[in-house]
Amino acid sequence: MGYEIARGSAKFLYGIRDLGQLKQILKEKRDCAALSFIGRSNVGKSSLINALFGKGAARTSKTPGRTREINMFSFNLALDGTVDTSHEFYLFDLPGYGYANVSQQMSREWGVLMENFFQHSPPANGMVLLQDARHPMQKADLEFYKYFHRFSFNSSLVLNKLDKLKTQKDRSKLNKMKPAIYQENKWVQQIFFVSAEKRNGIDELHNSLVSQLLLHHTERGQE
Ligand SMILES: Nc1nc2c(ncn2[C@@H]2O[C@H](COP(=O)(O)OP(=O)(O)O)[C@@H](O)[C@H]2O)c(=O)[nH]1
Ligand SMILES: [Mg+2]
Repeated sequence: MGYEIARGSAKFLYGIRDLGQLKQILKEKRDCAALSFIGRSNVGKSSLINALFGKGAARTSKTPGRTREINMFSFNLALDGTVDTSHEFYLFDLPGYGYANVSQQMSREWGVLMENFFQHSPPANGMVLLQDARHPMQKADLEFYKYFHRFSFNSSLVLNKLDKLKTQKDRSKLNKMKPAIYQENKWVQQIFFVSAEKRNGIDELHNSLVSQLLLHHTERGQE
């Protein structure tokens, strides 16, 4: 069985909107390993977190653009079914980008909060970049990656809502786009196609994320 995310271990710690608080927290967690979920509002960040960490870990929403704060959780891994409480990991549910209805003021606040998050976050923070499998590589995604790229985080790209591709035509449209998706995103570690709702592809993603967390573990153990 090996290591896995201990389901139900995610504990909500803070909803962070204040810059001072953000910097303070990130300073304390500089040497920790973390995972962060980012993507357009409504792409399924909270749903994916729930699929990976257990139902109820994150709030899901029918209204896009609700979460304007960085939601921070702690969680544990389990080894062969036993929760390993000797190491704490952190999870960040980041506020979505590219939601058209936010005011300029709000998008400025988002920018400042994110800039500080990426600048001060632990280097061992695996970024999970989400997109909608029905509409890959939207302008907002590409613009964000152009900005995000410079921070050089270990990143995985996840195309979610695969179950919404109901017809053969929808699926073949995505298949035709795959070469372009791989080409455009050569800088990411790995690309996954999943459905957070139906759990397709979730185990593969889970295993990859756990390996990233463990790698950090072993590296630190050898210091
Ligand atoms: N059909 C389908 N719906 C999904 C999937 N993932 C998320 N959703 C729905 O998309 C909406 C937004 O999800 P949420 O997780 O709140 O998105 P967030 O704003 O990125 O956190 C909700 O109504 C979810 O039920 C999926 O894989 N398949
Ligand atoms: Mg959310």
